[in-house]
Amino acid sequence: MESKFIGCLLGVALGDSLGARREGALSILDKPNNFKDVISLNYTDDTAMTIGLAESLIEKNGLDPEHLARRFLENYEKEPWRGYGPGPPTIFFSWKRGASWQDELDKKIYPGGSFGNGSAMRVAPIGLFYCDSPEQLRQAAYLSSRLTHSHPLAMEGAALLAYAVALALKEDQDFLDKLMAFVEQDIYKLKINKIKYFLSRKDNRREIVRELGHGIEAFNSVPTAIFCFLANPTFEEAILYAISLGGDTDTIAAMCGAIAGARYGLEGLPEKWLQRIENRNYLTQLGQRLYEAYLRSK
Ligand code: AR6
Ligand code: MG
Repeated sequence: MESKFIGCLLGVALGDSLGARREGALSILDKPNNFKDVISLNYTDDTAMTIGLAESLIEKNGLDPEHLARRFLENYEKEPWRGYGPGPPTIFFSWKRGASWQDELDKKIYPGGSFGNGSAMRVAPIGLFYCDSPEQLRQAAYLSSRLTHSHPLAMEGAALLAYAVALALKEDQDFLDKLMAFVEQDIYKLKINKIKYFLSRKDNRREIVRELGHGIEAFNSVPTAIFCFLANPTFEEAILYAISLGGDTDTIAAMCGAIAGARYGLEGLPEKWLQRIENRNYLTQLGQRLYEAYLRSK
């Protein structure tokens, strides 16, 4: 289990950083052994916010939205250049000026709130920490999303990805059926059915992108990340496949990496990538500490 916690967090960072340097990654696809030119793998906001969420869960022994909001702001101020989506930094500045985490400030930016994938891309630590209780997992995922993404489709995307991480962690055999029973919004139900259809047709990339999506919206990327995990037998193949679909490659590969890392554990991650990932030691420690916090919470 500890290896799977670590594998999940490093899996986010690997998917994110490989997806973020898509051109390099595509040349890797063509020439699988040509890694000499890839010197370091730097992650983006997807991993930076996943780190913030893991830190907060560890320090507060569970989800504390006020603490989490503060941590997101602090981490953003240390590294504002990580490539954050347009909405979140505006919200962080409002918190700094005294707004509350409960204000659903994203509704001032987007009508009905943001349905970007920014709350699903960071949610993996909730999938790990709340893996034993789908309902606690759902509530924690919703609440963590609400800070910056209060649109129901973003909240649902975050809960769906967290639950996929939990099921992968447990190597659950009824993966898609359980996701289907868990999810509440029709668009996600529809896309989970499409995942089933495309599992035996993974080479139809164009059709897959058209039907599942590869965009920045939660509903156009969370089901796609789940599909990439299910359609491939190893961590490495899942990530390269996710990147090959194009679109929001860093976030789709990060979310796919979260699920695949939780399933295959640290041992399943290619050493040639791990050697190059930024902050490998810190991410490893964070996985260990999150696992200890999970054990304490039981
Ligand atoms: N109506 C129309 N478009 C919307 C709506 C809406 N209600 N909500 C979101 N969008 P944002 P994020 C679109 O700003 O989710 C980084 O690169 C709109 O185009 O909440 O944190 C990461 O790696 C908006 O600009 O940010 C991820 O790829 C976009 O969704 C990504 O950014 C993002 O919503 C995460 O971004
Ligand atoms: Mg990013």
